Parts: sequence; structure tokens; C-alpha cells
Amino acid sequence: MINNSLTIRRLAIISPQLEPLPHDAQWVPQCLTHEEQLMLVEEIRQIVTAAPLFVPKMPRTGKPMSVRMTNCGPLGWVTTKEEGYRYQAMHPETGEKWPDMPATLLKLWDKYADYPKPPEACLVNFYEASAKMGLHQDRDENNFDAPVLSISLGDTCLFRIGGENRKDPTKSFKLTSGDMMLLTGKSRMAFHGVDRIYPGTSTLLKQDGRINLTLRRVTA
Ligand SMILES: O=C(O)CCC(=O)C(=O)O
Repeated sequence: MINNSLTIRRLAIISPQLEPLPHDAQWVPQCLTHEEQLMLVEEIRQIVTAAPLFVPKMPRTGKPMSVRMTNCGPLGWVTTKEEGYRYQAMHPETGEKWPDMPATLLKLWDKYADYPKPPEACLVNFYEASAKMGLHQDRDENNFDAPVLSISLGDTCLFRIGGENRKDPTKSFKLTSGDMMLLTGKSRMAFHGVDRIYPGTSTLLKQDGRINLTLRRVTA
């Protein structure tokens, strides 16, 4: 009985190479070489030194999210109990401007985003081994024409993506360090989330965990 249910759960994790993703979301496995990933992690360390990780809080309830986060670029995404989800130019705790977005990320956007204007925000999410992110849409931007470009660094995660309605069927698959996802076109408004982290699956970071970077255009 136990074996059967394990088999069924394993089969539910698809291979995006073999089966198209909902609404043609794009997945580029190993988009970054190991060297590029190491360089990017070093750049993220400098960003975190200037703009320390903070715990985002859910609007209204104030419940802490399980990821810690920061941002780089002219704008950053933040959320607090009182003011909810929003983009702003200042770190919510230090009051300082966000650090610049590294050239490596701007180049990735130029190469893959197929959008004429640069990204304005890069969210840096840090997932400890037990962290996850519920199914959600990225809809706090004023511009849904530009894609959301996402990079995975560190431990593998189980990523889930569905359609434009919360109840649409979803597909799950593993994102590994160096992979890129592009939510573009119809998939721009797809519900997506991270169900779990697989600790110990990467040695890129000094500790267990995963970093996810999402590049977004916020204004039109
Ligand atoms: O960690 C991920 O792969 C997804 C992150 C995400 O959905 C978000 O920052 O909105």
C-alpha cells in the first residue's frame, strides 16, 4: 500500500522536457554554468550585506512567510501586515535604497526576456530546508506584458505550476541549481509555488537551502 502511493506520487512529478508546461511556460535547465552560479552567489552575498534579508509578513494576518527575502534594482517587492503587498524603492527595515541589480542578471534578461525595457526589481528569496511558497500569481506589477524571469541556485526544489485560475490542474517538477524559468505570454499569470526543498542536493551554497531570484518589470 505504502509503496503504491509512493509510486503514484513520484509519477505525478513530470519531466517538462517530455511534456509541455501549462500555457507554454518556459524552462531552461542548466541555463547557468557552475562558474556563473558561483559568481552570482557572490554577488547575492554582497547584496544581502547591503540590504539584509527580512521576513515578509502576510497582509492583514501578519503571519510570517517561511522564506526570508531582500531585493536589488530600482524597486523591491515587500509585504507587511499593515500595508500588504507592494513595490517600493527602499528596504523596509534599513530605509536605504536597494543595491543595484548585477550586470549578470541584466544580461540574462536581455538574452531571454524578449522585452524592450530592463527589469526594475529582482526579488531574492532564501529558502531554508523547511521553507515553501504557496500557489500564487505575480500580480503586484503594473505591467503584465513583461515576463517574470526566475533563476534557481542551491538545493533542488519541487516547483508547481498551473493555469490562470487557482483551481486549474497543476504540474510539478524539480528545479535544480542553475535552472531558469520564464513566465511569459499566457503563463505570465499562471499560479505557481514551491512545495518543498530537497536539502543536501547542492553544494553551491555554504549551507543547505535555496536562493531564487525573480526579475520583474513593474511599471509599464
Ligand atoms: O522560488 C521560486 O522558484 C518561485 C518564487 C516565486 O514564485 C516568487 O517569488 O513569486
